[in-house]
Amino acid sequence: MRTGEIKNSSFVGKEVTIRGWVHRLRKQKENSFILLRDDRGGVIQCVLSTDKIAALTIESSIEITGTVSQDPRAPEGGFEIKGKELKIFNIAAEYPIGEYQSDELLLDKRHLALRTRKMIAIAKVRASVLHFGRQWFVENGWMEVTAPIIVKGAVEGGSTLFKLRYFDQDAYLSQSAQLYLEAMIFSLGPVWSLTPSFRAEKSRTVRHLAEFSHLEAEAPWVDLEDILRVEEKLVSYVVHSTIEERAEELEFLKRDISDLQKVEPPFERLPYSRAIDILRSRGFQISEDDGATKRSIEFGDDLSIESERELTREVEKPIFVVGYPIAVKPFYVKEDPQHHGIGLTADMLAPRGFGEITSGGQREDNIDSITKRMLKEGLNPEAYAWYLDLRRYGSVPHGGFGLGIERLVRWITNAEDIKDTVLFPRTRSRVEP
Ligand code: AMO
Repeated sequence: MRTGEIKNSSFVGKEVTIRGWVHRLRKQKENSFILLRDDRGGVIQCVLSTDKIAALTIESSIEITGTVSQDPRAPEGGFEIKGKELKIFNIAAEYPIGEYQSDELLLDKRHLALRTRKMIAIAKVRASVLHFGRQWFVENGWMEVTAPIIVKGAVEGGSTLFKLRYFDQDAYLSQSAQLYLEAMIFSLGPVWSLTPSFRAEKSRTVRHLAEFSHLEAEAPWVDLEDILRVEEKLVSYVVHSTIEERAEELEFLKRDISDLQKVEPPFERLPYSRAIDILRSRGFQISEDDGATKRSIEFGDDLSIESERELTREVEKPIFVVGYPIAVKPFYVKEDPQHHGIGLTADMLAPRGFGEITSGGQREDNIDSITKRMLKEGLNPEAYAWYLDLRRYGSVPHGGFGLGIERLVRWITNAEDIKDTVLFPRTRSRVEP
């Protein structure tokens, strides 16, 4: 049995058998208290005579048979098991994780830290986010596809590519499935994928990973506004379903969900130019390349983590920043025919400083324009020959977006660092465990 079933007044007085691990142990003279953790991460207090448990250590694996009783003093819900029999599977060696540990040690021992209540709670929230993300697409008639992870070309700029030797040639780990999804829409219609994306991010921030779970979508015959409507519906659905399914976990994480409850379409569309005006009016400064001098932000600057934080400091719902200058966006972003130099593109920023969680928009569908943009960015169009074919054979207006699962989980769980939203984080300095 599991703790979730047992913690129920209908079991009081009944005999149960439960397996798990010693999460906490308080040895006393006659009776001792074990907080047993089951294989779903739930816990229940078990009381056993001290002579029976003498050999037990933290994380020993055991099976206890005993009678369920209700006692308001029992932690975690007021139920406990008065144990009669104990079966020991393994006596754990001295456990390296205690109650107060540095973040670094918890990362070094992540294979064990997955057993902490915080990690269990975040992992469950993450599972719900993945589940409801998939569910939204399935229920709305989008088809699931899988793009290759080993690729030949860059999508999001060469500086974050992981290079690998692929038999006798060079190849890269995919930064985004986008270009492949674009190829699929001509025969499969609206498609989506959930695959790992890789970025050789040099910077150490609380929102960048070298490997992240990327939920991406692409559809034919859509414009920017169509894409934004998909994004806001998807994110609202995932947020609402997750806070309902994971109320207990979010409470454990001390996440006040009152702002999440308000997340529903439409999200504000804040033009990039207006975002710059707001930042300037607040005297917002950005660092120059030398890092030492600062200047006011200007039209044409990309929005840094700090500027995104400033823009979303006081909002409760995500916002879209729309219409970035194409100069700060990749070659595939379509230029707005009404506004020279402005892209039909938008980033969704999560409230309270969490910043960008999606990026997307309309793609450049004209072969001459996209080739020019590639050349301007120093890319060799020959390296994108197959991709350019998509503009050669029946090109259509189309668009899509990418959502970083860890960024979304970070916002929903209020996690300080993105490394806590993934079970085995990959960063510049960490590729183990
Ligand atoms: P972009 O590079 O903005 O756009 O990525 C899309 C989304 O992926 C997430 N993300 C990351 N999450 C964790 N660690 C990282 N290093 C990281 N980099 C990105 C973010 C981001 O919003 N192909 C385009 C999207 C499109 O236009 O369809 C792309 O990949 O949440």
